[in-house]
Amino acid sequence: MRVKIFKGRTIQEAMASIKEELGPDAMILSTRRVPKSPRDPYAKDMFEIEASPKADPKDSVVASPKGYVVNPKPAEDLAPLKDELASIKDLISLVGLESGLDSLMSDHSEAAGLFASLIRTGISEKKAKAILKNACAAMDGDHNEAAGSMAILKKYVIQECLKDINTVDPFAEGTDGSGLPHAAAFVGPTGVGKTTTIAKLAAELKFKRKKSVGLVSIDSYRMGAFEQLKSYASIMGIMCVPAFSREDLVKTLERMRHMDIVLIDTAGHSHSDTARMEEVAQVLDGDFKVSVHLVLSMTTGFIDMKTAASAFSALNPESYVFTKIDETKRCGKILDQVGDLRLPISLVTNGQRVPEDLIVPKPQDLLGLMLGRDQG
Ligand SMILES: Nc1nc2c(ncn2[C@@H]2O[C@H](COP(=O)(O)OP(=O)(O)OP(=O)(O)O)[C@@H](O)[C@H]2O)c(=O)[nH]1
Ligand SMILES: [Mg+2]
Repeated sequence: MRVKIFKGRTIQEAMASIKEELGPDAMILSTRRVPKSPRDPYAKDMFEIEASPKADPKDSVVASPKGYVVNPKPAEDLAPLKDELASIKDLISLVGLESGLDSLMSDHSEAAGLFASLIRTGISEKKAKAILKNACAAMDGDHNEAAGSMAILKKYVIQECLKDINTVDPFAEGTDGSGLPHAAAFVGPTGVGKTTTIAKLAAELKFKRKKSVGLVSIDSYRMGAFEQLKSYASIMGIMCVPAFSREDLVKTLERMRHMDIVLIDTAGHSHSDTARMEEVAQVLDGDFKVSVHLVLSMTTGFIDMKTAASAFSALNPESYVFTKIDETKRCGKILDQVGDLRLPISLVTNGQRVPEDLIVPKPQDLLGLMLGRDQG
């Protein structure tokens, strides 16, 4: 096997030379940070990567005496190779990224692989860098821990991510003593899954937690919006009424005052439609207390999600509901979002089935969802 050593001031630089000379399928055999030259104490660190051209597939199989081609290695022997391949994928994905990780990696070369893994979960480069920087600092400050391995740094990365993730179950508490039901409105952009989530939640509250639940729709915009909620309510034997003004809503909540919980469905609208935002705010702004929950879909791009959340923050939401996590493998953007507008997460939905596809999450579950996928 022809092995060659490539050097660069950064991993990206060395990888770029490998790609150019040996092609994109080159095999990476080892990587290491080369210590500063003893003769020049001011010299910058270098990275050294050993690589060889793509192996010929014929090399990995042998012919049996009968002429059958057999794989000489049992499957379990391939495990270390798989790990190696994963780290190569990580290194390759760093090439071309304006990662600016150089200074971090000069002290922590093990951060490169984790950076790439974070990026692949959908976390933004900026957030991934901040997480790694803090994780490295925490690891360096912890004198009980022998720093230097990817596994140890991973532990600190997880701790760092968990700092941003808070969960809340808004319906865990009993009534607040006011004698009124807990009224909760779900707001958010169009089509994110507000009505479907309310139907799932109503079932969870009524059948699992044995609460009395009422449903109200204040969506007077979309044709059939009320009928959609009503049909779920009929199946579950739950009271469901429309209320298209503040006065209506006050009267409706009065009618439902014997209930434990009232869930309010609102009309989805664009975050830039400030008039509609005002309307929702006015209907919800009465002499009664309504908790507001912001529903965002994982199919929305990171920037649009951030813009929508910032616009809907005018309605003072108390929690996030993240929907359609089944439609993406890149749930890492939740970390960006919760780091930006800091609210706890109350619910996550993972499919269209009512009532099954609803999760009342714990921080560990969420971290699993965000980081556990697409790691290979
Ligand atoms: N894959 C997937 N689809 C979902 C999920 N939640 C809702 N949906 C689908 O998303 C579509 C829109 O859902 P709705 O509940 O009507 O959305 P909405 O936010 O109430 O929509 P508007 O009232 O028009 O703003 C429907 O086809 C739902 O079945 C989910 O968790 N995963
Ligand atoms: Mg709806």
